[in-house]
Amino acid sequence: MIFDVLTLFPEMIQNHLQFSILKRAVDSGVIDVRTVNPRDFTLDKHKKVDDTPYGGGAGMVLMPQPYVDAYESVEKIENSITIMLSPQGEPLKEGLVKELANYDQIVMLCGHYEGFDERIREIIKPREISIGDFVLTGGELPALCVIDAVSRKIEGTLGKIESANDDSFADGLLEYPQYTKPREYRGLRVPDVLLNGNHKEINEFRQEQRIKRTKERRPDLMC
Ligand code: 21W
Repeated sequence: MIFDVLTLFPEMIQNHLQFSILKRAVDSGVIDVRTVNPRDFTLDKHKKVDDTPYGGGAGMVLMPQPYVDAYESVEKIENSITIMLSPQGEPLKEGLVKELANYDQIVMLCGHYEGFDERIREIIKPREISIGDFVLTGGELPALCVIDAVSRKIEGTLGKIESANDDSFADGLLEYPQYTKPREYRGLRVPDVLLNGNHKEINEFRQEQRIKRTKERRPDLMC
């Protein structure tokens, strides 16, 4: 899977790929994350990427030329999708992550502090994605969320243990409570059922806990 990220802060993207599972995925060639900086495509000597909004108002707006030229410099392969990270996008959910994992290339447009000139949308026609209803300073962290979530769906990214874990989330319920050693800590004991070796009982206990937890914390996830 190739990820091409258009960003004014390429280091924000590359820095996060140096650790843990994503590092392993990059090193093994399962994913390839490239960055393109629209600032490198500016045509004026001040390398200006934004300007004040027509019609007035606070803040700045990202100019179309550097973004469109940067976008057109990205070599698109056959099975490719382009997404724009924006607070107005479709909310990112596990279903959308699975859908994105079917592509061979994901091109992502990040803004920072400010919005995009609408003509960037009109020309590039990206799918627009948000990671939730809160305001961030830019699209870089959301792009990293997409890279992270999509990468762990790709064969060869997760080890056996991690992918087995994934199965229990697949049905849309929250996780069951987990315990490890010691059997008692500050007077708090691990539930007896987990120590009795009866795997049918253990599975029933865990499934009950998952349903209870989901009802309490995320009733919106219960159908
Ligand atoms: C924050 C960009 C606010 C634009 C009138 C019209 C990408 C994000 C972002 C940001 C504005 C995502 C304006 C969840 C997020 C992102 C930065 C508004 C001013 N005034 N998902 N437009 N939350 N955020 N621009 O913030 O780029 S995905």
